[in-house]
Amino acid sequence: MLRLHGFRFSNYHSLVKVVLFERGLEFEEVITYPLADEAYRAKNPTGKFPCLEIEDGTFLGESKVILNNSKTRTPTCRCFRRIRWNGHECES
Ligand SMILES: N[C@@H](CCC(=O)N[C@@H](CS)C(=O)NCC(=O)O)C(=O)O
Repeated sequence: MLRLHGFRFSNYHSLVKVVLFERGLEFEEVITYPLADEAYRAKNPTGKFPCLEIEDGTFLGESKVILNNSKTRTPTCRCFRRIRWNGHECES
């Protein structure tokens, strides 16, 4: 199962969590606070949160990378799609 490492009052963590929920992905939340310990840094050298631990044990850092990964896991999900709004292209 996917495991989301981070803490709840982080905006980055909350954003990723909402998207995982909206995409219907099952995950376990592993509440972890800065400063990152040695074990965490061995998996994610930036020491930042959030981080998504995927099935093979790899840690994906950076919220944008996690969001992209969630997108490839749910290619038919229509919850976040490109729209034009006020002349700008954005993702809803
Ligand atoms: N560019 C990163 C930023 C993440 C970030 O700055 N996270 C903060 C918490 S909101 C953090 O981990 N701070 C701990 C530190 O810098 O040691 C992302 O988009 O995920």
